[in-house]
Amino acid sequence: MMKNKVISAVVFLMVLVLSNAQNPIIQTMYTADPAPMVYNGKLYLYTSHDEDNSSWFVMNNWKLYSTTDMVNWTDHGVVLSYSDFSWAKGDAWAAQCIERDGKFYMYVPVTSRLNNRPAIGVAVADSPYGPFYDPLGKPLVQSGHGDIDPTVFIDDDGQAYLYWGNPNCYYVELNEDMISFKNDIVRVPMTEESFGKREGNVKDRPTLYEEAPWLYKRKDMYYLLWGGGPIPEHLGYSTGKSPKGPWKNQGVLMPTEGRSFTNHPGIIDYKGKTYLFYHNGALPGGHGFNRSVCVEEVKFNKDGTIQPMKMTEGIQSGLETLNPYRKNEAETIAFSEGVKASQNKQVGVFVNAMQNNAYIKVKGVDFGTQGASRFSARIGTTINGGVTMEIRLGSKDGNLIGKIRVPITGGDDRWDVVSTDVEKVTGTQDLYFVFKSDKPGRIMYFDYWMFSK
Ligand code: FUB
Repeated sequence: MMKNKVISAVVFLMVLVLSNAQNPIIQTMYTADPAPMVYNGKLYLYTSHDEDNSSWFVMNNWKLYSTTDMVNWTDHGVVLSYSDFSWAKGDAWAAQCIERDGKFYMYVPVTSRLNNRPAIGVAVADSPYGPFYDPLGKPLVQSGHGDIDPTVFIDDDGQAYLYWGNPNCYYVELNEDMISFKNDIVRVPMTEESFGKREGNVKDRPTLYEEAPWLYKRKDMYYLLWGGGPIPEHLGYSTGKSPKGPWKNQGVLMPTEGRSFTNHPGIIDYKGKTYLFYHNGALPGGHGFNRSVCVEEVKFNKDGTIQPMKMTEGIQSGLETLNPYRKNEAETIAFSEGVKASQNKQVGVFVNAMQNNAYIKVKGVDFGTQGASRFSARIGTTINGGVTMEIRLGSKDGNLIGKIRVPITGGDDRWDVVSTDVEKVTGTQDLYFVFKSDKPGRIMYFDYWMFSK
């Protein structure tokens, strides 16, 4: 009897924990190496992309997501691929994008055809969404010494810095054009004082620094975050009084955990708070080559050091509410299960429900006091009969306010807009779309939705 009670309590707690999950923030494909950027009030998140079922770093392109509330993330699809660099042969690893004077510069590591080794390229666009192009037609950096994981930072005096490297850390000062650099490449002194001491096999790697540098400034302090070894990696950081160092090791920022043998930091200020992005292997099927991006809020001590962090369920309260009376993309998601993202020429990015009971959660939807009574969505299926999309509140089993029978359009290049009356809904609610079918396989595709009063 007692044992049953304990089991019920554990199951209840597990359900509770699962229903609060916001991390990983992208569930519709495997993403890694998060690189946040704030521009015009919006947070953009560039990520690398692990192909499904990988047993190595099989990575072909970079993806873009955005948010204004830190809980609902919109998928903008692939913004750049290694094949956009004529001299690259593969390996679209960790990148970072930055804005300068209305142009967007994306620094990427790829494997160069020129010598079959990693090199850093730069791509430029007029918008954060691209299209990006390669202005150089050749690598920006190809030193032959672990040229991966570029991080870019523009200081208050306008000087831009590019750091990178595994197992050593290097930097250059970029010119104002952002596609060339001044002077020689500088190798950061890899000292115990700067990066801590590694125990055990220290050949080539005497310190804890492994890879994935990220340069950040707060008040007068510069921070160099990094992926720390030995594998499986933790996150560490060092501080300095200048963007060139010297750096002082500040210890472990986030210990090793989370089913991925790498980790990769990106830190940024947004709407008065500071956020740390990283990756782990927490999604179903996840591991070191099928990773997922997460985010946590950062707290600082009075002396500027960062309070040590752990991987959690993620951010629970949005910074603002979401307006259901405008067109919302189906790929704006707080959390989902059984859903995959795709993109095509007809509608851009859309989502696919891959199984019965797959669902999408959209957090903090503000229906106002007058409330909504009608719902429309662009959807379709190839399944003959019986596919429905339920609209629920509070949880995937919560109050059912409406249901749509999904029309057979015959392919995701053909879509219908379907409307239905819904039970009147007011106030701020977590909205769930639950996809139902008794047939296996991809059950439907979903492009956008909107409520009306
Ligand atoms: O994503 C490929 C590699 O794994 C990155 O370059 C490293 O930082 C690690 O995250």
